[in-house]
Amino acid sequence: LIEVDHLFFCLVHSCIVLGSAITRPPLLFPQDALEVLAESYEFKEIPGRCLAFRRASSVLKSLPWAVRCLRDTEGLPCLGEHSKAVMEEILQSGHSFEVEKTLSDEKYQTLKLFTSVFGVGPKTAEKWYRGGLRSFSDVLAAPGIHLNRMQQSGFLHYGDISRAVSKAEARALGNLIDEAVRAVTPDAVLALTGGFRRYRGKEFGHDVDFIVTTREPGKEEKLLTGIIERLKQQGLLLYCEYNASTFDMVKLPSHQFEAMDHFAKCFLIVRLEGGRVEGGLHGAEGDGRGWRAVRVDLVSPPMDRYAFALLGWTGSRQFERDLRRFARAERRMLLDNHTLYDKTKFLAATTEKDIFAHLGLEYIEPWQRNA
Ligand code: DCP
Ligand code: MG
Repeated sequence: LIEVDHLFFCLVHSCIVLGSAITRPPLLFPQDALEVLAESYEFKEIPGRCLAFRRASSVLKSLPWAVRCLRDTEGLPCLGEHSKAVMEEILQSGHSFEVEKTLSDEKYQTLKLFTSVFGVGPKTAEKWYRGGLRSFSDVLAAPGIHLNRMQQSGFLHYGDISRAVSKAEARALGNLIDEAVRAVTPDAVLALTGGFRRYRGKEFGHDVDFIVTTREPGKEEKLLTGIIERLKQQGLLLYCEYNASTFDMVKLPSHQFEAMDHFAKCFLIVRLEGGRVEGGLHGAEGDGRGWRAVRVDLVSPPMDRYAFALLGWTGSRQFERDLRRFARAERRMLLDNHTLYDKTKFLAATTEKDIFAHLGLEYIEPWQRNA
């Protein structure tokens, strides 16, 4: 059983590279349809169903062959009766009654709109919806609505930060962050992580994620605050939320996947000047401003946790969830963004390859982790 599960894990996460060859039905792609249902259950706060549809969608995205009929998916895991029924309808007609009903539902549409604002989660969106608000102008005009600083910036820069970030823009941001890092600590370690580390063919992401650290133990937090200060002095910081480290050995390891890790981190909105981007700014040329706002996340683990943080922040979320489940269920180990434990023994790692080796798994490259 372990071997079958192991094999499936490797198959799903290594076939993704070939997944782009899928021939899709004309009107609605089954994996996107299942993602819509996952999201609607997320809004309804039914996590079990949300996860079931998300996993089913992930399995479809990972297939290296074209699904033309339901028989093509025989023997695949994570496809429940409900998902199969939706797929069957789409494969036969290109439509799904349930998905189209969801997409045209006023509540779904409104929650989708509200949660597209930086700083607005499903709970706030639901509260606004229950208060009778249906549009951004409703929210901004409503008496008694208090927007926190993050939400204010989310509305202020909505146009820019809801527009995809191109690879060229991510590269230009990388140079900008690198300059700031070097100015603070010349021998610091900086790595691109998140979606832009995973994408190969895909050219766009929603933000740019970086890990920064230093070889001097305990200096990583100072490094992060130094970078923030530097960007501020350069007039490039449009928004900053800084979370100090709460990394504490006693709390390790965590059993909760969704919990935020305890490393020092910051959520930024950075001003990217057009001149820094080869080929110009994606989609921002039209308004003649010559700059655009981009969401950037920086996380700063201590050096001995760098490999765990890099693996955790490279994602995808679904991949991380599967990897942790594999560690727990098949190896009786506990893996999270900080650590890997075999019962009470900490398994040290300096690279991601060490972590895969501890888990008895073949190494999987970042671009094979797009589940
Ligand atoms: N992550 C995490 N804990 C958090 C936030 C993120 O472990 N609190 C991990 C999982 C994500 C990765 O970090 O895969 C990056 O998060 P993003 O939300 O930036 O997602 P991606 O970079 O994967 O995709 P996108 O292109 O949408 O930015
Ligand atoms: Mg990202």
